[in-house]
Amino acid sequence: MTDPKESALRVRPGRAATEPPQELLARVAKRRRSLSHQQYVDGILKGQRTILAQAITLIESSRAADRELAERILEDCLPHSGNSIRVGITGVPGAGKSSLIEVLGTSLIRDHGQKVAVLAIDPSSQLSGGSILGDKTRMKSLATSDLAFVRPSPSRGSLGGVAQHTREAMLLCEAAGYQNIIVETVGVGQSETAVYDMVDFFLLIMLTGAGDELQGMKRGVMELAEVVVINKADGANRAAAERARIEAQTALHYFPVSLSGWTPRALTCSAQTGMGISELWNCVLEHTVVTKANGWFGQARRNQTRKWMHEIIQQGLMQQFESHPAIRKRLEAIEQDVLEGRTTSFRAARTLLDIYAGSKH
Ligand SMILES: Nc1nc2c(ncn2[C@@H]2O[C@H](COP(=O)(O)OP(=O)(O)OP(=O)(O)O)[C@@H](O)[C@H]2O)c(=O)[nH]1
Ligand SMILES: [Mg+2]
Repeated sequence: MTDPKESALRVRPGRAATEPPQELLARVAKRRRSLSHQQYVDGILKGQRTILAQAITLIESSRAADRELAERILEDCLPHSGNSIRVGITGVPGAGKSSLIEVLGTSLIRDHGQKVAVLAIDPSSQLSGGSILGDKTRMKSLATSDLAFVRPSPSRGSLGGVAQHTREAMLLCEAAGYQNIIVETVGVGQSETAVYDMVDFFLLIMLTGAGDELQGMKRGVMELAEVVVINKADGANRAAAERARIEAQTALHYFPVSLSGWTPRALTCSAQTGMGISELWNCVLEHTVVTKANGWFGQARRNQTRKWMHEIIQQGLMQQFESHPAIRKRLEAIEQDVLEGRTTSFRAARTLLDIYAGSKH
């Protein structure tokens, strides 16, 4: 069933091809702003996907007016958020993250009648201009299901900014009644830790023979995982996948016992045949039961919110610092002094901080 408002807002291909992007963006922004703060909140709480998508676009906007409106929407949605299971999925490019989410999400919708939101954090999309096509073609049935909401990574901004937008998007999805939030990130940089810090359950997907370094074993990513799953355990790869599972299970034993009361596990699965996917979801549910019973679930979420606050402060301070006229005037020359050895980085940093603090009085 297509939302009539959704199709009204969809950009027609013929038009998009000839229209300059700025004008197109301005036109979309104008339409978007025609909704009041209350209309956004009501639409989200009623679970209207078009409104939810538009509110997330506001969150991602760099315009001050959009930002202010987005914050008011978030505040009103906050009391309705939190009622979900947040799962983070990482793994090397091509590990099968999107395919697994497609199978898992479809089963949650079909067998349990639940709603599923999929958000992506893709640091590489800053270079490639977004992964919309890839995500939507690999999650075909989710992309067309009424009970699913698939949102690719914003293609602009630093990892910190993208992570903040994703956290906020997650809260709006929860307010819109999505009981399952899945955050996909490609495991090639810092984005795994950003995702780990926003979810209840962190899943690392591995492949046989793809190299430990690349798969995050040596970068400590494995240590964060509640479950490590060896995907593509199908056809001729089944035996090798089982061997890799045993190896991963052994490696997991060497990590310190988690305070969550949960013992990490290694599983095999196949997004192609569906093997192991329901066992995987049972693990997620079991983890939720265990950590809710011992208080870890709520405690971890509270700690996350405190950490988010500090991150936002840091980003905000950095922005204020870098855009401050007195700093902009002196920064380049002082950087040059450091580069040419005329001063130390400590003294230079102190000088700039003093300039900033002095100009604030
Ligand atoms: N044989 C087999 N192929 C799979 C399985 N899961 C995924 N694939 C294939 O692996 C390729 C990559 O799958 P994706 O789901 O796009 O992987 P991804 O981890 O989301 O990739 P990126 O988003 O690009 O990082 C596709 O060609 C899939 O069809 C599986 O369980 N078995
Ligand atoms: Mg993917």
